[in-house]
Amino acid sequence: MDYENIIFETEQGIATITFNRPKALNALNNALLDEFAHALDTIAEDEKIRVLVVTGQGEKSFVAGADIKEITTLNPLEAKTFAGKGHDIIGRLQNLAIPVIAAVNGFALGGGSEIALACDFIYASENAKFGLPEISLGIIPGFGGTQRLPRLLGKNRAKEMIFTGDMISAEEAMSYGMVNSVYPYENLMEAVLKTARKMAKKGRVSLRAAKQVINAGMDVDLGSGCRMECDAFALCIASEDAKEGTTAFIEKRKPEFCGTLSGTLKG
Ligand code: DAK
Repeated sequence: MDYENIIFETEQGIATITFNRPKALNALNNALLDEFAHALDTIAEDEKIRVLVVTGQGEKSFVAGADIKEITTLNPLEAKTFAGKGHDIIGRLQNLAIPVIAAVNGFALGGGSEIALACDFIYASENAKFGLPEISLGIIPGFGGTQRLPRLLGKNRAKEMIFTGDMISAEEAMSYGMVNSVYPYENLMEAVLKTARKMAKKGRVSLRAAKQVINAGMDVDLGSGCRMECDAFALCIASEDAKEGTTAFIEKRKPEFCGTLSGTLKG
């Protein structure tokens, strides 16, 4: 597929998807969502890709939400298709087997915040702004914001943001626990890539298991979550990566994880 609305690059096991409609502040139109879905499928099938970074082109915006000019042209059936596509893509992003970092470099509004929330964690630049302004358009968040934001920030903070539609700064987002770290704009990608490289060296099987168990565990009671952890732990122990990690420790050397699923946790 030729990409026109995103830039999709891979280097040393780290894939980067850059939303690339800077004239529209990287707003999400149908064509961009199709390209994003295609890139996610490519990543899911490529075992050499160990970490994904998503970011926006330019200094101003990560993603300024759904393309308002395009959504006003949708009839109810098309709106349903658009919403289904958005949910499907954001679900796929959240469930990707590898770690995903959102590098939020400016406005993350509406669907932009919702994409960032579906990533494993967020690093932001000092100029970043987060918000769910849908209420000001007479709608509500449509790509999971009403569900993921309260789970992350707590119900009351999320209600305040969703009911007012106000934006919050990167610093505020960090104080709410939405953002892990904040950097000057020019240092953001360097910091993101440093963390990405660190994770890319870990065992693929154990990273995948940890991500699955954390995500699934958040939706169940503690006992059920701990039982999921037990099962995933047992599968990790059977992996080539676990043999390599423990052997390397005993031999006092750095592990070299093969990174393949080797049958363990496959599927
Ligand atoms: N869509 C389309 N174009 C956008 C855009 C957007 N979301 N945001 C900005 N742009 C365009 C502007 O129209 C302008 O284009 P030109 O006029 O130059 O052609 C250009 O980007 C630069 O924007 P501004 O001139 O407005 O720049 P400012 O610095 O003055 O303001 C801003 C920046 C981010 C504060 C402002 O642009 C803004 O408020 N943008 C809109 C933010 C917003 O409300 N986003 C939408 C959130 S709603 C659905 C499921 C999900 C959704 C919808 C439906 N289904 C169930 C069907 C999701 C909805 C959302 O995401």
